[in-house]
Amino acid sequence: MSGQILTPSPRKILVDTDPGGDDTFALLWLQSLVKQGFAEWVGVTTVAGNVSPELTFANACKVLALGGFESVKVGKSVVWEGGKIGDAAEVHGIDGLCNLSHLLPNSPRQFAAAPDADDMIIETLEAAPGEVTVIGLGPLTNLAAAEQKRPGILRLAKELVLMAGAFDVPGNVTSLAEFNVAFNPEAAVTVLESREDVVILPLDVTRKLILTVEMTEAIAQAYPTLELAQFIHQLSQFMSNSCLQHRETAGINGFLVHDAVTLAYLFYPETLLFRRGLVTVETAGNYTRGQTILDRRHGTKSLTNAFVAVEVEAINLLGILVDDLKRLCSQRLKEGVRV
Ligand SMILES: [Ca+2]
Repeated sequence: MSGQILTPSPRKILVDTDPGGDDTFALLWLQSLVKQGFAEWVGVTTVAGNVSPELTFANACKVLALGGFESVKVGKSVVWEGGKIGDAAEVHGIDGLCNLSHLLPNSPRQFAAAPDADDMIIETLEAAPGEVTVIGLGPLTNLAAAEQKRPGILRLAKELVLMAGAFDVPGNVTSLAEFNVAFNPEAAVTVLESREDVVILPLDVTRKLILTVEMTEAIAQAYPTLELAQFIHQLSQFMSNSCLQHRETAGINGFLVHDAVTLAYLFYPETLLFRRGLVTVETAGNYTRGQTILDRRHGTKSLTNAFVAVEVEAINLLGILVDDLKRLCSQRLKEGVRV
């Protein structure tokens, strides 16, 4: 048996994100995994989506600073003005961070001086072909722009893992479309055509991931002096109110940690089941634009492009997430951070 499999090196990760309340839980989960030695964070590219390019950039910088990750490179969203749907500030707060961003440390990083996301994705993947896992937590604008600027670049990723789409459950923008795909369906087409093994975590599984206020309250109570722990709970309270207002959690006082499921796929894959298939995206329909379609007919398939998650062990996944967030808090206390 190969010793390489038993003693793997940390997984290199590039995150493309539009924080965003649930994005933030994904970013904090990754911070915990990096501090535990399981992941190496090679960069963050921010993308317009939940809020504007400026705000997603600022939010990512603040969340990185909160965990002591000031050295992680951050790119800014490519400019794209083809959008037909609005942002999601009514869910995530006007600032995209549940109106809590003023509580977080300011980052010295400047939006104007930041690298463009598409260039950063190209440079990162070319520098380490086959080594970097790309996680997409927002609209696919940046990833598609990189692929169009440098065709074949996304094939250089070790894996491409997306929170995207809705198949056998309702959408969350229209009755059929999920936000990340609906925001820029043409970009989703480009990304889905880039590889034969895109990993898709759709609403079908994320609608089962209700992180409750009680769960995050336990974190806040365990670390009463730690700003990070209080922030986690405050974020959860705001997002839970949003989810209740939008009737997304069956009346349960909790919220859907959509984006965090990508980390579960990478580091706790036993919590998920997948179906292989050909996923396409509707770009033309008046009522169906942004719908994701998985061909489940039993004709012989000459082409497949994705693995689509169909089931999740929600209780186990949420328990692991809470435990890893507690480990992040413990580590921050050991590092002497109390603010
Ligand atoms: Ca997101």
